Amino acid sequence: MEVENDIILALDVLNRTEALRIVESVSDYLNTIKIGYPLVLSEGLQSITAIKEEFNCSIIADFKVADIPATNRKIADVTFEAGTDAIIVQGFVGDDSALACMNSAEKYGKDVFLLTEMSHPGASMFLQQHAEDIAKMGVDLGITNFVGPSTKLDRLEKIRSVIGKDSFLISPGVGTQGGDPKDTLKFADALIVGRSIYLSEDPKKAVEDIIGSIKS
Ligand code: O7E
Repeated sequence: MEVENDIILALDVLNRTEALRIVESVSDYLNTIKIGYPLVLSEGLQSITAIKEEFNCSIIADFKVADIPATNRKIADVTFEAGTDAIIVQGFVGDDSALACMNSAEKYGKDVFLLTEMSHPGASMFLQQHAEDIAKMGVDLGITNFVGPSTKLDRLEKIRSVIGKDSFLISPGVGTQGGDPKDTLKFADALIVGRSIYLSEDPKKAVEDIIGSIKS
């Protein structure tokens, strides 16, 4: 996936008009949008289709899919039917559940991202202890796209060491959660940024500032 300026916008707004306004304002700089439950539960899966059609951008559906294989397969199929380019899958549910999403992605010619470890403090309670095993499971399954936290760079570095330099690693937690854009890109290929951009009075300027800090 070619992520322009190494920044993925996390479009966690609840209103389609607002979503379109924000994407429009950053479209000179960004070509990849992550859309998850906030927008889809508010405005439906059609909001993905509408944004994709209007801006011709790549859409990553962040449903953190985490069910039994049969249900994962249905979720992935419906998501890809809506025009999504990639789906995010939780790794802790195991290889059969991840494989169900991979099979769906293969059918539609799309991608799977495997979530290894999360960026919030509570992730250290359960997920962190297994993150490297989850990453290894993904490698063994043939997954080449991963998600790891920008808020814990030592952990991000570890995950990179497990998945290898050729895998594509995207990292949330930059900005509001405390992660630094430039430091994160020492280990990740692209940043996921939400509130620092969409809550800004001037989302375009917020993106320019992040790009500036990456290049500084
Ligand atoms: O903190 P923000 O506003 O910049 O938003 C971060 C986004 O990344 C938001 O959509 C959140 O749900 C997501 N995210 C995390 O913040 N931490 C994680 O560990 C994982 C994700 C995520 O996107 O998971 C799938 C990639």
